[in-house]
Amino acid sequence: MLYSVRMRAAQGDAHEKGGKHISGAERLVSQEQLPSVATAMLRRALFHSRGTADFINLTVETVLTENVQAVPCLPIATVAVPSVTAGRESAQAELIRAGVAPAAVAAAIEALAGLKSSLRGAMLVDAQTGVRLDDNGEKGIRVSRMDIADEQAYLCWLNRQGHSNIHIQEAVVLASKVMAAPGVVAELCWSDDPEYVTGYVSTPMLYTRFTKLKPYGSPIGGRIFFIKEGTDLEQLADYLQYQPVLISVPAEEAS
Ligand code: WAQ
Ligand code: MG
Ligand code: MG
Ligand code: MG
Repeated sequence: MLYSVRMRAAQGDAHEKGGKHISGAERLVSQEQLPSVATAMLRRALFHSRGTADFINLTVETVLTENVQAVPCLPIATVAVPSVTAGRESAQAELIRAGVAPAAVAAAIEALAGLKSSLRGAMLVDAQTGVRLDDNGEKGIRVSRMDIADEQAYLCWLNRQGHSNIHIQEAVVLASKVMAAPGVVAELCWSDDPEYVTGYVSTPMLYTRFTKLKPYGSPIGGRIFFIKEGTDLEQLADYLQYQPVLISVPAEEAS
């Protein structure tokens, strides 16, 4: 038995009552880990760089181990860029290489860059036309019920590549789950944490970080999942939100 632990925090009021999204997190942990993981989430909601939450929803649900799907971890690449403009150009090129139509890429970057406030989840966008496919508004689709299978092995694997921050730790897990879904061509993401300017493009082959995808200080971030034509959206949304997934690093690299 595992426990799905999910947290969402907002300021002013609950999300569904128009509150500003502050922070969210999702883990899939053992009973032994549950108290410390839940405490860490509460702390994160209370001391976030986006502000102090006054609404926090913490949900704990059991998940049967036999329902958990194993998914491999994506390899990580980093591209150092001198400016946000250069970063977005490189990210655009990577998305086009992955098979997203240039017009769809342009529309998506404009949509993320033009957000007036951050969504709580991701937008699903047609990889050919750039049209938004989900009708979830500011809620978007929140990917959940995923974690790393062996946390120590994962942290060692990241450390050997010079990565140690929580943003990467979580984003690579999320992207690995998302890229394992049939019909997802690529993902574009940058953080809504004002101080975190590195973003990424993920494809089913590679997670590529770009060291500047938004201006320092901006509290606007988001995620776009580019979807292949003809994909069953209901099935995809169901997988992203509800399918329990544990990510594993390659065995030979884990030791
Ligand atoms: N499911 C779907 N969308 C999400 C989720 C989720 N579980 N969590 C966050 N988002 C969306 C939401 O719109 C947020 O506003 C936005 O993504 C950014 O979330 O390699 O920290 O948690 O150095 O602020 C990427 C680079 C960091 C990491 C991403 O995102 C690296 C990050 P944040
Ligand atoms: Mg967050
Ligand atoms: Mg996050
Ligand atoms: Mg954030």
